[in-house]
Amino acid sequence: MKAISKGAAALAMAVLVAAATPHFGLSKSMPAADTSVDSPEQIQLWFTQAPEEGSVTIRLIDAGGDLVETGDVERDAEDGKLMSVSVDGALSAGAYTVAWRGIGDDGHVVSSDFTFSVAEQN
Ligand SMILES: [Cu+2]
Repeated sequence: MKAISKGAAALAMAVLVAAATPHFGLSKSMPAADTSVDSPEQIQLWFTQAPEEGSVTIRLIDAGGDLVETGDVERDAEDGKLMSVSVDGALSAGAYTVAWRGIGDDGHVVSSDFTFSVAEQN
C-alpha cells in the first residue's frame, strides 16, 4: 500500500509541475481560428509564453496548398508574446491555414495550425 501511495504522490506532483509549467501554445490569434474575415493586413499570434528568440515561423497557406508570401516574423515591441507577419496585398476569398511553430520556456518545439477564411467581397 505504501508503494501505491508513493506512486500516487509522485503522480500528483507530476501533474502539479505540468500545471505550473504549461506547454507553450497559442492563446489567441487575429484572424481568430474558424472565423470569416475581410482580407487581413497581418496575421497576429499571441502565445502563452514569450517564444524563444528566432524560434517562431508563421506560414500562411491557401486552399490549394500554396504558400502565400508574408513579411518576416516580428515580435511586438511591447508584448513579447505577440508575434506577427504582414500580409502584402489582398487575399482572395477562400480558406487559409496558418501553420506556426515555436519554442517556449521548456525548449520543446511546438507546432500547430488553424484555419480562417476570407469572405467574398460585395
Ligand atoms: Cu514542452
